[in-house]
Amino acid sequence: MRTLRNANNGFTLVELLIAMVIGIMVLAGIYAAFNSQQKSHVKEQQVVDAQQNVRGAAHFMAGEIRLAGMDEKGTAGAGFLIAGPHAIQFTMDRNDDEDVADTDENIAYGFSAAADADFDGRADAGAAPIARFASSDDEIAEDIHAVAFAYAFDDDGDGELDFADAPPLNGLLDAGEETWAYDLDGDGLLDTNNDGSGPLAVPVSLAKIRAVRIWLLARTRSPLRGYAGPKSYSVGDKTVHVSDSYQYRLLTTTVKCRNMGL
Ligand SMILES: [Ca+2]
Ligand SMILES: [Ca+2]
Ligand SMILES: [Ca+2]
Ligand SMILES: [Ca+2]
Repeated sequence: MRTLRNANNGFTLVELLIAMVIGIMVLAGIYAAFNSQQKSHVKEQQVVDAQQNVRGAAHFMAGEIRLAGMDEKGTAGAGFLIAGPHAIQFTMDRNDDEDVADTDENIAYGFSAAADADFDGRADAGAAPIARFASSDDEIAEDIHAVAFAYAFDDDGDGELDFADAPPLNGLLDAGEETWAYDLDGDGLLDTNNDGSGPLAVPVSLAKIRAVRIWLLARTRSPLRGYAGPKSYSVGDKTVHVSDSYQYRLLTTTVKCRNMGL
């Protein structure tokens, strides 16, 4: 076999070229592996961030909603002011001075009017912060796509959440399934079933609310390659369809209002 080495044992030009090409291929391979690992790390980090973002917000909201109606002396008239499908407002007498006019005694959660101008509970620009409106207005979570609330109540005063007020077709009570509803027209009476079955048989005062359910649908900060395709999420009584490259995380949590009499 013909040797590639020349007389003085140096490298031929061909050998050098081959070595360079191999070197470049190895480097390109290392770079590609690093780059793909880096990209998947960024993707994973974004999904983790979205998850933590929505968990933190839900935890914070739940903590405060649990205190809705706090009114030790029973003279401040604390309770729910708004029990809408996409917004909630309530008061509490934190400092027991018989009013609900002090710092952070009147609290609302939801999108700002600018973020959800059509009030359908979905951020008009695809994502927006969820805000806490109180003595100061703060954003408690970013990149929220949709928000919903529903409310369970004890209208008959038996100390238990009320069950479905319209028996199903088989005549059996829907045992174990409490009614979730919201106040659609903002008149201070719950009026609409959250299960899509339409109006409540009898509107219920917001003072009878005993529990609140929260839905938060968050998405990643930016679109992620490889996550395309249509997906659906149940957010309150709506099905939210998305078809883009964002990754979404839905969080649902139920809060018992410990100051509302159950
Ligand atoms: Ca007060
Ligand atoms: Ca909207
Ligand atoms: Ca009841
Ligand atoms: Ca109403």
